[in-house]
Amino acid sequence: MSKVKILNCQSLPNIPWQDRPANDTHDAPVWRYSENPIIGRNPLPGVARVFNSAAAPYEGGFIALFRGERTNGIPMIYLGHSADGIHWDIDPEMVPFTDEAGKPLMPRYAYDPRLVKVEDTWYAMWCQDNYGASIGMAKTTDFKTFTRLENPFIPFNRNAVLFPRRVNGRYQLLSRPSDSGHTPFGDIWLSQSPDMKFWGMHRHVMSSGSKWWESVKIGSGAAPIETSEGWLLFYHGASSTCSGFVYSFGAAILDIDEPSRVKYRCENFLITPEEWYEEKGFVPSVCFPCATLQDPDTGRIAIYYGAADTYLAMAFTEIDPLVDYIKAHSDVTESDAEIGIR
Ligand code: BMA
Repeated sequence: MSKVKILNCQSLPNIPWQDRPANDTHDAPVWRYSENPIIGRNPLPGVARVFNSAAAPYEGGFIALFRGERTNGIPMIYLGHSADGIHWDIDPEMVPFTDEAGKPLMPRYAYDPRLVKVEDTWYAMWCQDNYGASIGMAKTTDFKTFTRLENPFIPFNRNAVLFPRRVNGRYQLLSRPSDSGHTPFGDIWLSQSPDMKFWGMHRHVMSSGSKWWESVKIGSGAAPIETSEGWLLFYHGASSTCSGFVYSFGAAILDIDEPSRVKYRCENFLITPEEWYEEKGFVPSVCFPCATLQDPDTGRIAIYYGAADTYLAMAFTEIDPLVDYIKAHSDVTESDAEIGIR
């Protein structure tokens, strides 16, 4: 039994898993799946690459929303099923989004999906065109019908992730307001809603810039995991180099009742590009997490991350050593620790 408890989460005895290799010399207690990548190039007719994608437990197996980069260069969202969370059957058709009346309402493009169950409904979030890049959302209860919700934000915004439950009676959504293109800045913000339609009470959560690996911009990765220490958030951070941005990922722990306050923030990355599938691809040197699976009984966590905008990969960690590592290397700035209103 782990010391740190994973809360409000179903047991997942079939979580995809591999033990940490005995000869692993990495500093952080996070290790890659030895058979990465789990999805290679050209996985479907008309889809050249699958990467930054979200998976979740579903009906005894697993379900996923994939970012499928089509052969016309446009990213769209595809649905997949898996018995083990590693080997996936991907539907050849794009996810058929509709409006409330059931009429087709497809985004012009859709990328970096996240998938979160809140109460009895599954919510998908992604980045899409809303007269500029911003967030799209849809809900489903059966993974057959996907009903679009009002777009929560005006442009420009990316990397929206819902919390798996309401906090203080309100739904909570992390996002990363920015500008057009590959922005030279970006902090994580929290927005709140009574109904998943109107979003407000915006709070600054944390800034980029405090450490070199995340000095340019940061963005939420997977849905926050509720633990006895607070909300565990995996997030990506970009640094700027002579040959472009490098995307690594790290973790922070947010206050359980005031999630705009950062309690601990790991100053070290957990994973930075070093394997061939992370360093070499459509966009080299990108590790971009969008989902986790977790088992409260064992404290195991499996992380799905996009690699080099080309492949889907997995990594593993355990809650106790991970939280110990985050705390041992925590560096929280004044703007992280405050509630986020000025
Ligand atoms: C970000 C997003 C991600 C992508 C990353 C690296 O801005 O567009 O989808 O993985 O850049 O290209």
